[in-house]
Amino acid sequence: MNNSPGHHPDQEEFRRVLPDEFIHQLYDQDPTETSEWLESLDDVVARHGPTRARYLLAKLLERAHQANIGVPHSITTPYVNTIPPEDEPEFPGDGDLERRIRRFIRWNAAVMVVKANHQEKGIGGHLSTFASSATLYEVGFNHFFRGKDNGNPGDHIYFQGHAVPGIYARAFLERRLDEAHLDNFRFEIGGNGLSSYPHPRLMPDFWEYPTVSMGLGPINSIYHARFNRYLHNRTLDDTSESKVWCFVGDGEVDEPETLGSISLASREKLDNLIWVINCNLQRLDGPVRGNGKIIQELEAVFRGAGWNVLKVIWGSGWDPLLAADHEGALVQVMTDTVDGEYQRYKAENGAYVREHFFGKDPRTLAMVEDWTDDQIWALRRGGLDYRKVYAAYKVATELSGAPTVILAKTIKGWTLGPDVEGRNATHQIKELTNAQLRELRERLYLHEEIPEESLAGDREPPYFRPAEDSPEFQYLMEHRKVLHGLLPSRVVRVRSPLTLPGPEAFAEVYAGSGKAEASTTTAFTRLLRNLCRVPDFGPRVVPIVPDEARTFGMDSLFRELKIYAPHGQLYEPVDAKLLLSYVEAANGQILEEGITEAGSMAMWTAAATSYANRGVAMVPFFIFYSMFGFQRVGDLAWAAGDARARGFLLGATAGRTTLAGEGLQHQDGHSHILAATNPATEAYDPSFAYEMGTIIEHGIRRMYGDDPEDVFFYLTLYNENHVQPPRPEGVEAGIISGLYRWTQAPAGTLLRAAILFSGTANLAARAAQSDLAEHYGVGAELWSVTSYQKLRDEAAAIERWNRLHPREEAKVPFVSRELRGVGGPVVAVTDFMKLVPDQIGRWVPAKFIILGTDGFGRSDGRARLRRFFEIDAGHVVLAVLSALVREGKLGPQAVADAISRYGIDPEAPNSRFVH
Ligand SMILES: Cc1ncc(C[n+]2csc(CCOP(=O)(O)OP(=O)(O)O)c2C)c(N)n1
Ligand SMILES: [Mg+2]
Repeated sequence: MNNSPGHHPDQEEFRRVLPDEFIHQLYDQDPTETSEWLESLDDVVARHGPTRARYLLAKLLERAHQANIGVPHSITTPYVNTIPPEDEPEFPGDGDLERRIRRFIRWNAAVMVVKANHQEKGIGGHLSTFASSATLYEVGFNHFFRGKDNGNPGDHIYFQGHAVPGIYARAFLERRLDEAHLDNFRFEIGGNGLSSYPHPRLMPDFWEYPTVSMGLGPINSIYHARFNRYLHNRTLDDTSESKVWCFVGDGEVDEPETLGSISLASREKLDNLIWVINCNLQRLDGPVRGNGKIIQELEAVFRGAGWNVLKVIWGSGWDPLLAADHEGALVQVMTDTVDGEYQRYKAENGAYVREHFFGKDPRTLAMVEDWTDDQIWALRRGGLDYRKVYAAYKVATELSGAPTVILAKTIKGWTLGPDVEGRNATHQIKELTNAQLRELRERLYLHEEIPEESLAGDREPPYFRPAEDSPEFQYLMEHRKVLHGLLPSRVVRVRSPLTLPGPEAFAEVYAGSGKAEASTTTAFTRLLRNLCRVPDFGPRVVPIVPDEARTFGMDSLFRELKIYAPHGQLYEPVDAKLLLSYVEAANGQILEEGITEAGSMAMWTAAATSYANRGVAMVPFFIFYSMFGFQRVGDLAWAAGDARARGFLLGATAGRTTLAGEGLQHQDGHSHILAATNPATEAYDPSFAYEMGTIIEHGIRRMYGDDPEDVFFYLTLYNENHVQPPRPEGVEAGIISGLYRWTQAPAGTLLRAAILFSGTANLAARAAQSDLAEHYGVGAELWSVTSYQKLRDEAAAIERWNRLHPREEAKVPFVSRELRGVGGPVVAVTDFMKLVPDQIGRWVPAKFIILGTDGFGRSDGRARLRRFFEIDAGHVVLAVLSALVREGKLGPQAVADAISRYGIDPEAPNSRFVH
């Protein structure tokens, strides 16, 4: 292998499997006929060369496809537009008016970014992304994107995050925003600001889908399209009139989330999904594929995955050149040229393009010999040519049976002048001098609209919008009216009301498990089943699981609820005779997403935002291995918070020691820390089935009741069986606020303490309570902490209020009030990290000791794990005694006694530092 710098890998001899090697296994029925065909091909190659041979083969393949003889399609095509000019539909708009509208929008988009940076240097904003994609958006706005007026459900459009200046600039023309708004781009604190990117959390009447974290818009859009089908197939909503459009950057495709789920879209025939990939050949630092061609690479990937691929590479100016390309020389040059060169051409000039592009072959050079350099320079890229873009969108909206991707070639920073266009630094450029703006004005022919003197010296550049009686304004508004209203627009309007479940659904979990033992996970599954059975409400429940339904005991729901499979079940399942058979149905309710937490989270987000996106509130429950939740898909959860999602996330098999055998990569002791970082999350770690039920009942009311809030709930569930007690009287408020006294101290004890438990740590706490009373005369109260996050949030809010109101009487946080009367040390024990209880540390009005599971997990039995992490009953007893010793209430002998009673090794390694 030659590793020397500059050595091109194509010069290597690679050993690869060729797809046509299979042919040697097939029987040749007529070898003579076969040789005749092969000889004809050899003859064509010898006499007319490879171009002609390729042409003939492509023709043969076309005929073979027409005859339906079942040959595979090739996954790449030459570097030309997919739709030939003669098949382009007629452009129905007024090209001149649309061009003028685009120019106004381009101008305002640039000015708003520039002005923001004048106001405060470094505030940012992007000029070049929208400059490259203005045509892609504007053709959509004028002719395709459907709004939501008059009860229409509308399309769902995922805008590329950093193209927003152009979207605001259009809203300004539409008079939805005014100059003050544009001046407040990226200045949000004082109100009336425009958010940097599409953030429904910050602009809830405008933005619908957060996209700017690369890759999340694409994956969310796929699952959104799938979820629309789910709603439709379950007859909950007619989604047949809504397309999901997603605008993607060509650099963004390198995110695993972008391409990771594309085969799902074709497998499920999601022809309600259209992606537009803006192939401006650049990302932030440099070219996307300098040494190759991103469009060709993506064509192969998407076609291989079963998508329709529409390449929009060349503008109309190229059509006559291609028509005259009788020998295929131009197509060859187009195909051989790499993106790094294409980028360079647009940073140079017409003479350069003549020499370095057309000059690659004397035949192509001859094609433009009568052309001026300016004419060559004026040759457009397809994604900048509204006719070509219109044709692609029109075809895309009419195709059926598969999703469609449009690969549109553009120029990053187009029209922004030679210092910006196609430059590697273009993405980061956010300022233009007035001289550069004067150039832009020239380029956009805005001589009348932007007076020369308005750009004199260092004057602030003006915005421009045409008057309400101007043809441009009329045209723009008329087209939006035909398409049912202005976009983007987030309206929360109920199209199908949701009836909340009554108390009956919860009766079972509140009653406890009697003498039988059960885990909170199985209790949850029963509750889920009960909720699904509630008339009216039940069908709105969306159970989502990647692939562990059996682990969580949910296989009991397969037959009753059925697994969603858009094409039904085409086979008899192997376990058809069993009660827990794997039953799939086109109207199935359970979403078995397969092993993709990202996909499941995207599906959950679609369901959790359906109340707004469709006006049909759905109640999703996404159940996952708690380790592979926030840690794995934290950024999608963050985007869901931004999207104002409402629903339930359930981290099952939680705890560092409860999931005994699985070891380091499975045992979750920290998802509650991660969950607490998401401002939309209400995180709970219940110990008992009735607590879990209370939280879910409260959550449903809070998210779907009369005064709904845009939060979502995270609950951890465990797989450890113990008797589930019935719900005691009057504990609801404490469960929701985060803590309540579970039992008083045992009678007849002298010394006092309190033990706080959560999750399965209740078992150690309860054992410790009786040992402390029996052997040491210590009466420990037991407190159940369902949410340290809630306690902390409340306490921090009180602390802040006290800080800001020094003259008022200080308020006391809930947790401090509740624990005030304990009269001894407080020990918290959890199957999560010590950091979880630490959240309330400074508000506990007593000596506070925390036992938690810091460090990496490992596989072993529960008892040994709990000893290793020092959260078993012996360690709880020891912690209480030791604190009492330090307080001088007990002699040190008590601790020594406990050490020997429980066989504790004081020199055992600290779990946090065992590597
Ligand atoms: C997950 C993530 N990583 C990094 C970024 C920072 N970032 C913003 S835009 C950008 C480049 C985008 O390039 P491309 O997708 O080609 O979009 P273009 O602007 O060229 O249309 C990067 C890296 C981000 N927004 N999200
Ligand atoms: Mg790009």
